[in-house]
Amino acid sequence: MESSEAIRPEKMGPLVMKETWNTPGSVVSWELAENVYIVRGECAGMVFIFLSDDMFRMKLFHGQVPDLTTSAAVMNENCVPHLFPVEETDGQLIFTTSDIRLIIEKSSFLLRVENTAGKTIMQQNLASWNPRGASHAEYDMQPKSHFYGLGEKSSFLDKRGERYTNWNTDVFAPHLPEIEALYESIPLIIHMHGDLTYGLFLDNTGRSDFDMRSHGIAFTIGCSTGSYDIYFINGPEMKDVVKRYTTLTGRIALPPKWAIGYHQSRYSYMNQQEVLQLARTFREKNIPCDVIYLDIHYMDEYRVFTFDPVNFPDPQRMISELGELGVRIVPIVDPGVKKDPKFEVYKEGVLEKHFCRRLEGDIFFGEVWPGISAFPDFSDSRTAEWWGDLHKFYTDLGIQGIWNDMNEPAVFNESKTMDLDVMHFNNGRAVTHEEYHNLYGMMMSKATYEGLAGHMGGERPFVLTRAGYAGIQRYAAVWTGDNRSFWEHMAMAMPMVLNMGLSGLAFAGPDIGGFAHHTSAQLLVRWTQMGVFFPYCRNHSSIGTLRQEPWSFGEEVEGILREFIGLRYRWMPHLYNLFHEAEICGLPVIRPLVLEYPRDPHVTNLCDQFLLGDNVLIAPVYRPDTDHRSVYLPEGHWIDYWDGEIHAGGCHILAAAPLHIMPMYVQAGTFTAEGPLKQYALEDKAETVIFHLFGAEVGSGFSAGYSLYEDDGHSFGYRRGQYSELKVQAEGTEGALVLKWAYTVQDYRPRRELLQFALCYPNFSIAGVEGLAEISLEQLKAGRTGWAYNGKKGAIIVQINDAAEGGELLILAHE
Ligand code: MIG
Repeated sequence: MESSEAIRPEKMGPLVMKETWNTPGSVVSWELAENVYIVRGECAGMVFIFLSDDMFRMKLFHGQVPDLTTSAAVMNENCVPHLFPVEETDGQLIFTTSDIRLIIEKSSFLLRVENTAGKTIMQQNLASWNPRGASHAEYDMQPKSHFYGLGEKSSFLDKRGERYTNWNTDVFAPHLPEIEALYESIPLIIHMHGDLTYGLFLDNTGRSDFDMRSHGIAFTIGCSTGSYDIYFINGPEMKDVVKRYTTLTGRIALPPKWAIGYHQSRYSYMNQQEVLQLARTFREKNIPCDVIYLDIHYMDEYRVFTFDPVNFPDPQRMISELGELGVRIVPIVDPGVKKDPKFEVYKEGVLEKHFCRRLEGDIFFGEVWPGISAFPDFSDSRTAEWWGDLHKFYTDLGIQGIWNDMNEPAVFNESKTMDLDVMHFNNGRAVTHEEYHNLYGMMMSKATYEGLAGHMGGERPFVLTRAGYAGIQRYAAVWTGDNRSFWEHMAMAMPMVLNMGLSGLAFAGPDIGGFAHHTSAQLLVRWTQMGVFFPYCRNHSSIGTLRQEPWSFGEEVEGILREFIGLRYRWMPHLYNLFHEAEICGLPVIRPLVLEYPRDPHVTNLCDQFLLGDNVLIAPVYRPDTDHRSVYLPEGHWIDYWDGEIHAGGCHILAAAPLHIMPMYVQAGTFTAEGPLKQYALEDKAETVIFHLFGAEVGSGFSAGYSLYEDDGHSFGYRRGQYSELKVQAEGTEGALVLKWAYTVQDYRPRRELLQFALCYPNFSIAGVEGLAEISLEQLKAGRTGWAYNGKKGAIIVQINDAAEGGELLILAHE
């Protein structure tokens, strides 16, 4: 007699079973419950929540009641459900807002979004799931489709023809075009076809994939666990998508100014003397610098919240000496807490149950720098607060910035991360690590940001992170991890950071000079030239590689780096303005041309040049021994920042770029704002602003404007209205140019007496300024008001007293 054992599965040989993918079937009913539209199909349902005329959420669900919780990415306060008219016909359900119509085909559950002119914006053909809990859907793609977003990904700007995975991964090497997953996961795709653009954001913190390669006429979005929870974000312009996406997941918090200065790092500066010496060298050499990073060697055997007693015996003294030089410290903090029963943080973490555990209760241990370590469960507010409060250790020393690394989390094992069955207790809604993974790093940075803010008495904290998920921009700047000192990696940083900007991460940048491998003089020069115009600007390199501090390659290189780092500081008012813009409307600091010129067919995949804001074009040299490069100028006129030559746009030009020049162009008829050169961002100097107006013209029809945002640069006072807004306007008239300026808000007063206007390369010759005397450049420098010729940059600089009531100037042209 045989028992059931006779048919044990493994005795049956390999079974070929077709994986069944199920679809919702046809629509059987729909209802409205608390402003949520629930549409039920034969096998599953979908909920639709309209967040505005241009944004809705759709979620596949099983069973009677949909679960409407969102991940921490979503700013629920901006997600009030709206009601819109629904029309039901025999074959369709139609939802109409003022901008779009969502049409559901009842027979197939096919979804289509149209604009008011009846053009299809988006079509979802099939949402399906398999018995293992994976889901995916297919969306129409056009011959002219282009794809952007997805945060930190390798390869070019346009993601058409690519496939990516979202699974936060510590990829030391290699960052090749075929690498599908890096440290950050932003499951947002922006699809542009013709004059229509929309975004789809998949709010799923497990593994997901976006495939714009394999299906020809469709692209797919899938996830291997968790729910299929998608936000449709309407354009029609890419800018609209970015703005709307950032109302959904939040915008950067305006950083303290010092955080957007030049930063110097190395794995590692090994001791207190070295750090102090480094800071003094910056000051002796007059190379501006705001921050020095402390990598893992500052700690006592890699225990977080400690200093090595031998190499860093007196952090307090070190920090106060650095403070006198205007240099700050940003120490690294990894999530792994060393398993050491004598280590307070570990002990407390175990006793108070702060570490990630398996369901049955065992703490998960993994190996990282400190050896065997436990990992805080940041998903629980209780633990997040505990971790945040531990940062008092740093804030008590005057530290205001923290660097979060290894927070994918990276673990030295085969999977490179935590086991998938480890639990996150998530304030009572426990989930597995498999479902939660991509959120881990962001929740660490959130805890850090909030902990710092809580102990800094109203000062703005700075957090830098390697891992993150959608929404990370609210808490941290992001650097792009372990790149290498390859020219290819310098070039790749452009599309990578540009797409991060389109994905809400306005404050991002790569390790300048390259982290691993050995940099070279030329590579460091070219990379720094580019890097000083990136939102986040840090030179960092790995242990065992050639040194790459700015003076590492002799005087010529040092001189060029001093100039370019100085340029970042002189451009600080303009840069800071752009950060302010990113905070209030979500647009990135640096932008791919396609964001500003979406109808220009030359720029859909242009990513070896970029825009700073909307009017400054930066064209880095990214190949060795190269002293020319081609530059594409979009429509309009563009003025060479270095020599004033004016170029008609809409064509390619060949730019000369000897080593000390990086080609840069300013759009004719626009302003930039510069300030004084400083050695660190908050150096106390008179804040004389110089409004540079490029290519001014007389005659009616010429008009240019600029709005300068200013505040104290370090506190949260601006959120209580302590800021100022200075508007300048230039208008051409018959034979003259009228310049007006006025404070539209002035609840903060910068320390300044003088304002300057520089007419750079005007299109007319200047006869004088009404009511002002011509003075020499020396007198101008000494603070006299008047106007002066400046042979170098522009024909004329006007200096006036900065008066609260504003004023007006008339610049007269020669006949
Ligand atoms: O590579 O802390 O990406 O910036 O210097 C091992 C040491 C761990 C990875 C980071 C890098 C940092 C390094 N860390």
